[in-house]
Amino acid sequence: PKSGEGRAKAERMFGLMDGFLKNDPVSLQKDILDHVEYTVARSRFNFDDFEAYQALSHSVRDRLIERWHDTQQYFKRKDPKRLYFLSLEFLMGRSLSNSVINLGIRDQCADALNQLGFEFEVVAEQEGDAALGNGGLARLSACQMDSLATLDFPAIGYGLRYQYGLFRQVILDGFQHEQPDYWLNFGNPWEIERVHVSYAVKFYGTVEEEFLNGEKCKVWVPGEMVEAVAYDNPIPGYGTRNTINLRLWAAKPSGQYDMESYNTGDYINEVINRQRAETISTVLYPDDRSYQGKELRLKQQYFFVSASLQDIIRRFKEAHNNFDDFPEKVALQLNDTHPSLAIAEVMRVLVDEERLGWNRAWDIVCTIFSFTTHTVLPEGLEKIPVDLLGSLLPRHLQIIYEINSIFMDELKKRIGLDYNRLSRMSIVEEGAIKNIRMANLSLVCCHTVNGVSRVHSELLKTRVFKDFYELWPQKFQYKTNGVTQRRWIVVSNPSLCALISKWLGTEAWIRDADLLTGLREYAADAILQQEWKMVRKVNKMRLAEYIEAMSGVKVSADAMFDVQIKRIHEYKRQLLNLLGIIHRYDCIKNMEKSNRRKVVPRVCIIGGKAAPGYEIAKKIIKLCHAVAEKINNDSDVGDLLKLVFFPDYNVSVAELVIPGSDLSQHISTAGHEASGTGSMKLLMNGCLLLATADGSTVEIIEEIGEDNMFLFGAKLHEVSALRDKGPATKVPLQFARVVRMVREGYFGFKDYFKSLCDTLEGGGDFYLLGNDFGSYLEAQAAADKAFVDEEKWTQMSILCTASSGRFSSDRTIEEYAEKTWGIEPCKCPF
Ligand code: IMP
Ligand code: B1N
Repeated sequence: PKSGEGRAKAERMFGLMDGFLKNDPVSLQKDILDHVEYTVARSRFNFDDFEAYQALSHSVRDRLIERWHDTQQYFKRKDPKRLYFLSLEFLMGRSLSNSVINLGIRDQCADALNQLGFEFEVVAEQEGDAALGNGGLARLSACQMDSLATLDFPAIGYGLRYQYGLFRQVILDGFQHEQPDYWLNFGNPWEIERVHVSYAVKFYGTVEEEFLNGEKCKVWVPGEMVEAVAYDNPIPGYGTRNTINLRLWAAKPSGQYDMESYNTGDYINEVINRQRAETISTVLYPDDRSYQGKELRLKQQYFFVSASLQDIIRRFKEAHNNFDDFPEKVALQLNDTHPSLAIAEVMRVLVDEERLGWNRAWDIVCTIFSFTTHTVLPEGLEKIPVDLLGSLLPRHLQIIYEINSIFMDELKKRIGLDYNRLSRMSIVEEGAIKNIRMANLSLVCCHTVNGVSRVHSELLKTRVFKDFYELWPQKFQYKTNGVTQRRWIVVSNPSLCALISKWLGTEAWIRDADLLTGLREYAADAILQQEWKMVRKVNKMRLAEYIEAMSGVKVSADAMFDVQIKRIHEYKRQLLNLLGIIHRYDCIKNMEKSNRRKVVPRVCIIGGKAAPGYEIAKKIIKLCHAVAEKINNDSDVGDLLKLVFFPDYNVSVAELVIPGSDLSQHISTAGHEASGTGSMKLLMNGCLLLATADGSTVEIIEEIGEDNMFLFGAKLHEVSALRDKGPATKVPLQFARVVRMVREGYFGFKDYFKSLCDTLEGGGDFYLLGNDFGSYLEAQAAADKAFVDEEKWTQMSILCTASSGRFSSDRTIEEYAEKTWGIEPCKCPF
């Protein structure tokens, strides 16, 4: 029943009938078998691991839906200010283990499966990753959704439901090849298709002027309409009934007919043309940190922004009739500039459709938007060619011009006719190709701009957005990133999780990571150390097995596992790592045989994807394979040094590698990593860091102390001076030697690696590998030395976990809620 009274009655009735699905193993088992039969359509006496995964997932999904319903209804009733988190990327990874842990039914599910002859771990392995994002930024969104749910915040995530997630990386002869990730092939039990939640999104066309009630107004007459259909992904909180929504939009052909082609009788072509609409949400762009001014990307941005805002405004209007209340109910968070068209879209809706008048609309816009930037360099800022924007979204271009013109007038009053500064701050970039600077648009319209670590924020204030900081210092904040300990300890490292809970005497740290500091007092305890070592050893053995299965390389779990897992980028300096490995190899080769006993055995693990068009990054991957080929087959070296490249690094691979790592490298040139979040996951798992003082590492050092890590490299303030000095910078002899080995073909592929070597020599070396090489080797030597002292190492490892509480995304989200969004928890009663 749709009507108010009838519906209330029905709700009461269902409320009485309501018995929630039960969570004991027997009830779960019954549900699983029912799903085997009626959802998967297999015999309950004959199904395999994958079908067991499907059936279990559907049983879990049913439970998620119950909580999700209750939460949505409760939010609706309470009508709190909601946070709308807009992001073009969410890297969720797998959902099964995470869901059963957050629902508190992991052991019951494992029991239920067991009695049916299945093993939970094996069944969970059947799930593919949802990889609707590139890297750190996208995984950050996923961690933040987990925290928002766990902390009971009334939040909704909005994004795009790409049919193809981030490409699969396949290595052939050491070269990266990209394969499409058609992840929906096997169905996705974690989403709920909402055929009735759909909105028309307009593109192209013209802007006409009309008189309505004697008032002149603008009307956008679109040239194309596409339908956005909602897919809801329930996000369960841990230790709470709250289950929030991640709503992703898929493009479908519009139901509205285009009368003209309807009349031409070209039916087949009409259908084919309409089908093209779906391409908008087909594929994720695989580049992070580079913008391209491509029409499809802009279409994606507007598509998800427009659908989300229609949804948000519809929800607001269901309960309110005055837009002046909008800022009390709505906080809109822009995850980088990718959704920043939302600013112009809200203006358009309020002015053209809701007829609020420009000034009233502007006042609202200025109080609802906040913006987080993840960029360090001015070159990384998104720009949209004016021609492109004007053709795709003609009305939005007008609005942006209008915003800019008002802004410029005000700015002139504030700073006078300083034309250089005016042109730097203008939203419109003049030049051969005119561009809209999306960051400037965001800075002008948002009440807050957040950096993702303290140093990042300093860089924003002093370099990237200096002009804006001088104008509006109060807008600038930072929230150091964090990661969720639910996924990164509880899900991925269950034995460490149990050990921590045992020693802390509580599981409360799973919701309050600050409690991890309680481990500090036992860091020197011989029994904890023994247990800690055991847990880590077992994780390493699991990783070693996987390495052998994947690459055929046998590695010993007694060696130090040294990992660098992240997107391949010059600034992240995987090349520095490789040159260090070559140096280590060279040393082993040239040392007296009797001395080899003293070498600390290492297994070096590198994993990560290169953007498909990023030549140098792809060469780094090839070099890694060429070096590995040589080292792993050299009998002089044996177990002393192994190098493995982990193909297709993704969230699930991370969940396997991180718990088994001893040492991890975060070695970007200072001033280039806005934050970095991989380091936090490794830190939580007791992995020691070998790192430069960049991004959030600076704050990690403050928590764990310089003594508990291996720090090296030029500091931020030294980098620009070093760059100015150029070729005069002295590089160590060893550096020249290892580069020469690559250049002269010691690892083969001489011609292919030439351009890679050229980035390092002849006055290039923008990322200062040569400069940092000496201190890098010293830090590596210090790591070797520390590793030999097992007690000391284990103590440091415990201290890392104990000091990682600050880097929980729960802390980040609490800060955002209080300082930026102004939202409060809204906890659904059990
Ligand atoms: P929204 O905030 O209106 O978008 O609601 C979120 C989702 O919850 C929608 O898909 C609604 O269908 C659903 N929803 C809201 N209220 C109720 C309810 O009372 N019962 C069942 N579903 C609801
Ligand atoms: O965002 C992460 C940070 O930890 C990293 O330091 C930062 O590099 C990363 C365009 C990006 N910055 N910019 C992007 C991603 C996709 C895209 O299309 C840019 N990702 C980052 C979380 O704060």
